[in-house]
Amino acid sequence: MDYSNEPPHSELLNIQGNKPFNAEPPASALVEFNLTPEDLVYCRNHGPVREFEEDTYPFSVKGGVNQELNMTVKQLKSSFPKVEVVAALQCAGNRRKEMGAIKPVHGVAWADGVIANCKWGGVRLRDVLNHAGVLAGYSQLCFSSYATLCQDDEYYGASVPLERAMSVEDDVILAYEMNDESLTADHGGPLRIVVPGYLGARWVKWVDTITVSHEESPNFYQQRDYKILPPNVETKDAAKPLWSKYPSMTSLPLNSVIGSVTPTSETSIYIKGYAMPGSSANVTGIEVTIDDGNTWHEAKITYQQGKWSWTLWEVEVEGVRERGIVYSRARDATGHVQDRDGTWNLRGVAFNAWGVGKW
Ligand SMILES: Nc1nc2c(c(=O)[nH]1)N[C@H]1C(S)=C(S)[C@@H](COP(=O)(O)O)O[C@H]1N2
Ligand SMILES: [Mo]
Repeated sequence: MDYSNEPPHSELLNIQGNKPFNAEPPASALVEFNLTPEDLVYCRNHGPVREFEEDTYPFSVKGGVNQELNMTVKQLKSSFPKVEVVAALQCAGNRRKEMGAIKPVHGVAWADGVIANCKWGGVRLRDVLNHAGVLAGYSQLCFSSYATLCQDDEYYGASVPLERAMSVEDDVILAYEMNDESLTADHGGPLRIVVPGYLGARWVKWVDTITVSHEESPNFYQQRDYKILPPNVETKDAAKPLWSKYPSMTSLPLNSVIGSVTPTSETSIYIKGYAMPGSSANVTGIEVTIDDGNTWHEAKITYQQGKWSWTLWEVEVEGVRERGIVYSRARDATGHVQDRDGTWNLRGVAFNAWGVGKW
């Protein structure tokens, strides 16, 4: 694959690999901003990053529709109203490094920075689909980027249930802006899918084709990756016959991460972090403990915006005598509380043990 035409990438990220370019910011930097500035947004690629022009970039909707759409991204932008949504983009492999410390896992050893809370601007996918006219009896929506090559397949693809994209509440958009700026090549410009509440793998970058289908996307990244296999599956060979038997991931679990721990006096520390909801309800509280779960201190939520953002929180703990470990746990509106241990799985996805910090 050709990696010679990559645009310059942010220099604030810790690089996990250059070919493809995979890099994340430290969580300590992330928790300083409600909306993640572009140069702190992680980059997760399965192939080369390329720059394309919106004037010529082709976009089409096909499959189970009344009328196929074929237009450029520029035409798409001027044909439908612009909408904006704040939503957190999170890679399923966030915290994989921690899971790998339990037992080795396959995948990029991400720390806890593959998450970004951004304002996305674009057109509603529902508006575009209504324009094309979705035929009855279809259930899936496949997103493809044929323009860029990937490590494991001929193109990058993903899918979501059709009803997710059609629902009024779910805010699925075709984004051409991030934080009020044109979407850059690194983040899928000129057009990417934004599926609030779903793992990043479904937010297809450089999307050029949408297919209304009866089946999920046949793409490698939908069918043979991004699935939670049972903990007894420990090797690639053991996983092989099982991929097709397990569901593709959609949402990620309730989670909290400690971004920074700063001593504020001889006997006190200040803790900042982020939290993410699971599929059931939004985060309503975060607590921390410095005595292994005996006593919990309620944190203050400092930021949450709409249904799809992350939650930022902070708390000062006093009466600290010696250096140690602080844990965090989130709870949501249904009363669900983050468990102490996350469940190990071969691909190291969806890790959500208590957040951990040291000072
Ligand atoms: N075309 C394409 N889209 C893609 C990917 C990719 O490699 N190619 N990676 C996916 C994954 S796994 C994640 S987590 C997000 C990362 O988006 P970002 O690089 O803007 O942070 O994009 C998703 N969309
Ligand atoms: Mo990802």
